[in-house]
Amino acid sequence: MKVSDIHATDGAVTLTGAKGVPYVLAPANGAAPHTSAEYGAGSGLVDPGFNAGDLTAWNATGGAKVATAESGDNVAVLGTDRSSLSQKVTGLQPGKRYSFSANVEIGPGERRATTLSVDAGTIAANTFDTTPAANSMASDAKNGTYSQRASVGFTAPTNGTVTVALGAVAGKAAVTFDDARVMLDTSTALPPTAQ
Ligand SMILES: [Ca+2]
Repeated sequence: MKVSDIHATDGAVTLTGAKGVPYVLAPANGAAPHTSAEYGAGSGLVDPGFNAGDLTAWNATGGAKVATAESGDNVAVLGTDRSSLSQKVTGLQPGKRYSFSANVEIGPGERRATTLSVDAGTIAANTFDTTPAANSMASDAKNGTYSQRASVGFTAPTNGTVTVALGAVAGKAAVTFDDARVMLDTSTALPPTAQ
């Protein structure tokens, strides 16, 4: 909904808005630059940071839902049943190595077997049951949480399509999932060390 045109007067503009109402500034004679946010565009994943506020982009089982952290950051939280979130990723380069990673937190002081996995024809998986390190990095969005970067490596299959997932066995410990990434592994092996 267009609210008003803004014109500069003596090199200055004045914006008037109602408290608590979000506004978008758009160029003259142009539409707002984006009609939809397309969260995750270019990343190979749809809504990898749960900005949409729902799980439309993900296949959710076992009562997984979106929650908003105190910082305002949307995250996904697995249900207390056996629960998972997965998403198909297409367009990978066959035969290339990739990593699937995410920020994962298991409730502080609690244990619950949690698996980051990739189905690439064969399953690559990384299972852990605790994330004990507090994140105290002031500049990090996960500051004040026990969220840790978890990762699993895999080789893209011939059709370039895999399914990435985070899942956990049934349990009361809250498992929080955010910032999923699929990235090409560009590392190369170190040359052999001279004896
Ligand atoms: Ca997020």
